[in-house]
Amino acid sequence: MHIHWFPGHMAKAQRMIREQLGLIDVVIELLDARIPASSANPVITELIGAKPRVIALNKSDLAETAQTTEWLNHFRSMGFTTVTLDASSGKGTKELVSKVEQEASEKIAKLTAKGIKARAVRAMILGIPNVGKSSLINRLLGTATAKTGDKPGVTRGQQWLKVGKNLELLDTPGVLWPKMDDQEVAFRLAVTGAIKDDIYDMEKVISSLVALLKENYSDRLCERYKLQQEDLPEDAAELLALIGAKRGCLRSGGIVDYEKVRRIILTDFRSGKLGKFTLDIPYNNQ
Ligand SMILES: Nc1nc2c(ncn2[C@@H]2O[C@H](COP(=O)(O)OP(=O)(O)OP(=O)(O)O)[C@@H](O)[C@H]2O)c(=O)[nH]1
Ligand SMILES: [Mg+2]
Repeated sequence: MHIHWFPGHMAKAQRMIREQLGLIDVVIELLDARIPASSANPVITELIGAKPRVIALNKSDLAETAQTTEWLNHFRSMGFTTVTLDASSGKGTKELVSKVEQEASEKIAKLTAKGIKARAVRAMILGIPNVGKSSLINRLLGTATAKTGDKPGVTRGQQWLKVGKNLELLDTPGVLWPKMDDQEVAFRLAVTGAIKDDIYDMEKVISSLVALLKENYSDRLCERYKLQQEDLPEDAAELLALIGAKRGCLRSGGIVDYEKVRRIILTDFRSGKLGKFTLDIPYNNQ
């Protein structure tokens, strides 16, 4: 399995981010709470450098709560300002805004000390494709101004938006990185929806997902697809066939429509219908 996705629009977006950083007081880095390590873009981390930053663990409604707390503690122990977020319901947005204002206060105070009139805080929202950057902006605005969608690569240009009097936000297109060496990371990005579905080998990715589910979450598989533990086949393809039969994914002649079954499993996984998942294990802080 080799997954790699860094099209021209991402290279362009990366250049744009580099150019705009000078204008920015605080970076809001959105990580996917299900994969807080795999969703951290190493190139972006390097670009941000020492710029004040708030890390937001978004899609926390889809991640295992205890693991999210561990990740929160992990980032905090490293000295990062970190919040838990659910941009679809808006949970955590108030805390985020207050942390952003706090992070920027030193710079704004310096400007006013120099006699420069106090201005709104400028924040840039960065993160991998589909992590919820535009959704967060809409939450903060209270309107559906920024275009969102349940697929990666929705935002293509930059967009400044004003939230109240004191905050200006720059929405950016999601970017991945040019060299994706770790294919376990690539797998996690693909199953959580950060990589366009026609880029990777769906058959292989879903095979790995089904194996992972069977190994660690067989109870959830059984509950969702009305299966018995003792009937679960060893083989991933057989398991797919079984789920397909239960779900009525059959073509004429009773042949299993594997493509349809794969889609169902992927959609159930991504939407939380198979439960909450944290695929990255928090590092040991000791
Ligand atoms: N469950 C859940 N879904 C979310 C959350 N935040 C965003 N989404 C969904 O994730 C999808 C992607 O959201 P967008 O806001 O378009 O993501 P983006 O980061 O702007 O994506 P690009 O512009 O493609 O880089 C949408 O279907 C949102 O409804 C969240 O906290 N929880
Ligand atoms: Mg967007």
